[in-house]
Amino acid sequence: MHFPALPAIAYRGGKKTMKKLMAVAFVVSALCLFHIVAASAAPRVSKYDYVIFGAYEQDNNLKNGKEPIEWLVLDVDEDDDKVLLLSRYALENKLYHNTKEAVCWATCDLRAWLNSEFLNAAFSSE
Ligand SMILES: [Ca+2]
Repeated sequence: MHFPALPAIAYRGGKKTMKKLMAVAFVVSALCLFHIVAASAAPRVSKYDYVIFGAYEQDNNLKNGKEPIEWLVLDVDEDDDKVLLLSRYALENKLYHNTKEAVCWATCDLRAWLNSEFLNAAFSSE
């Protein structure tokens, strides 16, 4: 599982922040391309279904643990055993990139964060 070289669905932050930082602030709705693991054992999903997969802190209450992540199924590719998912709710507020420089999605800080910290926090290897 990884975050593909596609832009995350995003919400642009306030204009003042954008001018100050000269960067785009994103509220991260994680957009993921997941391989369907053990397709024969996995429940079948259809486009526009909601599925629960992984968990991430969403209510700022660490005492009650992470909340399950709800995903909207945007596409199902049964030939390649893949589904394209979009988190139902914004999960974080992160800058697209932390320094003022030309950067593409493949090398931006947001994608690096999604593929490291977020991935490790939201999913286990099980
Ligand atoms: Ca919580």
